[in-house]
Amino acid sequence: PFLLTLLTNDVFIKGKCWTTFIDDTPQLFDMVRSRNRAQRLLAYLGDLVVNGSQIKGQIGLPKLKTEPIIPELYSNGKVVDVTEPQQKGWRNIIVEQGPEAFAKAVRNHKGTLIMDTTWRDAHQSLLATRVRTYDLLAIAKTTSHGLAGAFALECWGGATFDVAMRFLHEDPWDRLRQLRKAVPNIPFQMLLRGANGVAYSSLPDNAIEHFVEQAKKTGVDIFRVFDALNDLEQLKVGVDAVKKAGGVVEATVCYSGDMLNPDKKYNLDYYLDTVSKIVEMGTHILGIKDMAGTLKPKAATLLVGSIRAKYPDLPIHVHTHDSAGTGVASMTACALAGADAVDAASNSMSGMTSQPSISAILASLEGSVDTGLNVDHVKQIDSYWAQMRLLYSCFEADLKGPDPEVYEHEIPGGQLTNLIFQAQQVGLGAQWAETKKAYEEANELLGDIVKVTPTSKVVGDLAQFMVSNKLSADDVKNRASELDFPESILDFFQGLMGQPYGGFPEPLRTDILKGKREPYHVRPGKILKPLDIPAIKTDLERRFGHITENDVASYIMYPKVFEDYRKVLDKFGDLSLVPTSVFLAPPEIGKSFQVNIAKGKILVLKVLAIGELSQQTGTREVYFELNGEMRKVTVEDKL
Ligand code: 3PY
Ligand code: ZN
Repeated sequence: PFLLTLLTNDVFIKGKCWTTFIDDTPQLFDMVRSRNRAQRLLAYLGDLVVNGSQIKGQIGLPKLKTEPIIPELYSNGKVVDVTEPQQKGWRNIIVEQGPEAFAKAVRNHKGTLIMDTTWRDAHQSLLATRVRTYDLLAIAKTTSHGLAGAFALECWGGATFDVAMRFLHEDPWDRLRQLRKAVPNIPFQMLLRGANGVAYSSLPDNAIEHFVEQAKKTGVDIFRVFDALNDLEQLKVGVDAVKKAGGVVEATVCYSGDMLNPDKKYNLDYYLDTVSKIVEMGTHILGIKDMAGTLKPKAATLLVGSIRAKYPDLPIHVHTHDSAGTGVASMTACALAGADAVDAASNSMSGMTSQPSISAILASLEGSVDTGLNVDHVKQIDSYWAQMRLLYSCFEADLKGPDPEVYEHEIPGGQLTNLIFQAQQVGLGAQWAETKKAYEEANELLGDIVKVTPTSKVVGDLAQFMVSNKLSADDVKNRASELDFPESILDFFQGLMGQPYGGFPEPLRTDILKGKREPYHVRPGKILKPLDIPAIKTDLERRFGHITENDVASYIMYPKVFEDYRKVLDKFGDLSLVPTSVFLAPPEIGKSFQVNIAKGKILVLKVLAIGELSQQTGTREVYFELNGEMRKVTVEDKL
């Protein structure tokens, strides 16, 4: 308040002597700022000491209690100097010659490149998307050297966007900006859910354009754009936005079911037809997204082989999940059939619901297909991720092995971990089997749709709704007009996620929407009013003070999440510099630890004591030693 009064004081603003005073004594303001920062950090730590970690989904404490060790990379027996990032890599072509030249170079490369998904999908699929910027940044420069030959690092988008703000209290744009600085040479890829952006249903077209423009400016190179129903009109919204922003377009077809099974809805003709429309739309690279991991090796060979034969110049990039344990075999099959890039994750972050392991794919392709990666560096970097797996152990779904039932239930990797985790929380083993079965039934009820965010959430929500209300598929059909369905199901049937292949099931759609919502018969973007983005910015500035164009994009995607994030920022300050071992675990009384609160500003901290609970206020005092000085914070006891 003192500072605010001072800064808004007329005399202060106009008065020459005051201006001189500021110029002469900037350290005074630095001191105030860093005192505020430290006080807010103490508020967070005090809360942690009194109430335990409040990070949603955390069970227990990290298994790794110390700071992870950053591994050294060795080349020809010598340690590689990683003080500065590596400058050479595939990104040079994007920056110097543009997206077309990049696509051409990738296609002309003899072999199959690897995209490392560790920074996005792997932790989304294994650790509830909880890996923090702090830990990505710590290995970033080493990665720029060790994986310099990679096609890309998938590091942004998908669920990482909202989880960063919602649960980790950090800014996803800051993550992107900082990683970009540390890795100038390897392309960054993000996952964009077409007309849904990184949200769960469609936004006005200009919101997607604005978001993509920001993402490109802040550091994304390659945009994997998909639509969760393979609705090409919805897909085109994302594709056009990326083209306009000057990014590399990876328009994607989502693979669902088993195309070799004649009883299934999506067959080879369906995929080839969809791909031909994507090619017509115009894309630099074709993505094939096997989000559940149901693309078996023989189907992979046929699918990639057929596309390769029809489009010899089209770069193909395949994504899978290892849920059934066939990921390495399938990606090997894709590489041998002519795929230009396949997805894999660092070994300790691979397998099961995540991507298959990089080292396993390299071994599988050894002697037949060149990947451009250094086998030793992959292993050396993985020793970091082995430690990370322990650091984030409190978010593990604790899977023990592959799930071949994925061929029946077709649950995407990330969602599978989530649903298992939820079933474990309720402590009902039997409930998991029931949920899987209900998921299959829900999918049939919805018309056997392509299932990936957000449509996979619709199927999951309907499955859980059926289990918790003890409804059979017939009950849902017969009582559709009277049941109180979750919002996501209404969104889907209204058409807010686009149009499913083969149309909506009737009379179910009409029954569910009756008296609640009007169905859309065209894509939502044709109906949704364009946003007045400058007006949104002005309004946010009025409410929060300084607002960037990135903030506006965050708010448009997730208004409530952004508002809550800003409240936490106000209360606890920027927590992104707090080491994860401190962020997730209450500090022990009497034990010193350090937090590097800003460049060159190290705080040495120690919890000295926790006071008695005040019956009147429901609070406790927590006493700290901060750089040798005693400090105190008052914390609400929530337990
Ligand atoms: C996402 O949309 O977040 C996904 O990972 C889909 O596979
Ligand atoms: Zn995935």
